[in-house]
Amino acid sequence: MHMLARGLPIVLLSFVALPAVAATMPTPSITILAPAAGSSVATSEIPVSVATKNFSVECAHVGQPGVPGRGHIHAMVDGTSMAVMTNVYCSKRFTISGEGLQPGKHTLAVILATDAHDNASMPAEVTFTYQPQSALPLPASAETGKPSLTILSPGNGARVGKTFDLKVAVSNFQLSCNLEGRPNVSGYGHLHVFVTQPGITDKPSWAPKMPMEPMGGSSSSMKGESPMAGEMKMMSMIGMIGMPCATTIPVDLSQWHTGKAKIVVMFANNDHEPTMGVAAAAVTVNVR
Ligand SMILES: [Cu+2]
Repeated sequence: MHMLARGLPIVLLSFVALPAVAATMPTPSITILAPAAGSSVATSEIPVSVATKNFSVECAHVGQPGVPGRGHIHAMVDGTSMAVMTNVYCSKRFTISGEGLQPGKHTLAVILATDAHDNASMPAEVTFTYQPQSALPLPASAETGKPSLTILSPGNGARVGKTFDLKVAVSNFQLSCNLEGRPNVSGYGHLHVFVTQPGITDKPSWAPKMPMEPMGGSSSSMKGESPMAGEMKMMSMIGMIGMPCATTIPVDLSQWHTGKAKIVVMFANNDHEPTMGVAAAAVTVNVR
């Protein structure tokens, strides 16, 4: 009896809270305009166009804790898990490379994501036929030795402006954005770049309370035992500002504070799991 009496107010609260939130915060949604359902894509790059409602698509705040109604787009080919995510997108039009994609039927799924990479809408999905003039197969394994990653600039403790180039040196590792979300190929992958800053990345993140498919479902493998792999599965990627594939990475911290910021770069496989055996590189900079 006492248990029931204690439990009741909690139940009532959650019933009261949901409609109130819905009234002040219109639910964001995303739909796919291109490729049209059932259409054929004849180009090697797949042009994607989406429409959104109640959501501002931008990346100025990417990596920061999520707030309602703002963020970016996650796209996935042939699934909805992190492993098949092609990248994060900051505009409603973008292209997905067909490299490593077999000609034939495929599904494209898109979902709105908060700045912290949490799902912010229901996913949208279309099936299309990929029929390029000439298909680009997955590259052969490029393992040449132990991969290594270092940050060339800025130096640790350096004073930087709000926008600067992050330069890295990469050896025995081929960076490819085209292969993001494709099956892993040894020796290939991309970079994950994180920024952490007191007063920003330690703030609690908003995440929508709506029923939706979890992104890091059972298909995501358990092989990555690092703490980062665990974080990715829960879609808690606060601090991640991008998944680039170049050794010179423009960083824009215009929406971040002045003062110390820690920049962490790590190798990721095509499925976004951390590349085993390669230490992350980090510098702390002083943002002016
Ligand atoms: Cu990634």
